[in-house]
Amino acid sequence: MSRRPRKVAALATLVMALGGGSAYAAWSATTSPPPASFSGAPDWTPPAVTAAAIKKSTSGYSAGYVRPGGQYYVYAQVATDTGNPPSGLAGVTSNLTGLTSGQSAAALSAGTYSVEGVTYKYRAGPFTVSAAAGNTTYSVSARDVAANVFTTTSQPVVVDGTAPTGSDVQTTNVSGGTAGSAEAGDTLTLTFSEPIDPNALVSGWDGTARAATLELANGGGSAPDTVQLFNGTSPITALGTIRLPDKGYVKAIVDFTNSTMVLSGSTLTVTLGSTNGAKNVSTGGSGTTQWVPTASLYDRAGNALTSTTVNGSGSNAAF
Ligand SMILES: [Ca+2]
Ligand SMILES: [Ca+2]
Ligand SMILES: [Ca+2]
Repeated sequence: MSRRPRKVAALATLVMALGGGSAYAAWSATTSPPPASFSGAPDWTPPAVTAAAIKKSTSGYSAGYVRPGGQYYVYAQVATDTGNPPSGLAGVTSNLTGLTSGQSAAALSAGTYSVEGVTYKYRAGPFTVSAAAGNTTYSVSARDVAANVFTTTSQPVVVDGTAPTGSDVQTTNVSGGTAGSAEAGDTLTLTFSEPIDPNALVSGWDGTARAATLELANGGGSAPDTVQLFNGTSPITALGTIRLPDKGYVKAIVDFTNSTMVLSGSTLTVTLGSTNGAKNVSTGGSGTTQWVPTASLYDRAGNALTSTTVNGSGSNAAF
């Protein structure tokens, strides 16, 4: 330090004092002899963390929910560093101690990731949830070379330890339609005890309206008619078995193509489209519709559904 040019050292000291110890000077302090004038300018501004997310590491769409003992990644997006001139991004870390003990400064690595349709450029993990069920928080920090640090406010994340179940199944006649007879505009509604991850039904699905085919199958012998939902030509088997109250609704397999389905929170609604099998549609009786969903379904945190037989509330006339 004793050989440091006095003028440079003095200015550097001033810059450090103004910056509260977080300044960056864009000149070389070892320049010798010192230049006649200085063009250096400080970087007072940290790189902003503009978005952050946590998502379970198993397949799924939904962010912000993890389960005890489950694994997850933390994601962040960071704005280009500023300053005059900017010193540049030095690192991105996350304080995850609300979820995982010991992870107070997990280092995020650069990459390209997508969470709920949003692109993130930094990620760390997977980490295992050591926290018990409940609401908790995490934060993400970005630091530049001049040691300016930006830290997000506390971001919410839910540790969900409760498995979902099916809770109701209903068929509803379209306004002005024929009760007990399936036709375009009729709806099938499946309700869960809590929101389900749409990825469990169709890979990559965000739950917004999409095309589907609702198929009614004729029950053999005394068995009731049943419902199967298709994504394109692929049956959505995770939904399980849906038994209508009666065997009289169809006389053969009838496909309602151009149907649509929407998963909004805890409710999956299928609206029947047109069919070219109308000649095989009859009017059946009313009673209890039964639904046996499968454990392939899971909630936003990744808890597998507990499968039990769901008896539809009230009396269903099967559309
Ligand atoms: Ca900066
Ligand atoms: Ca749950
Ligand atoms: Ca109807």
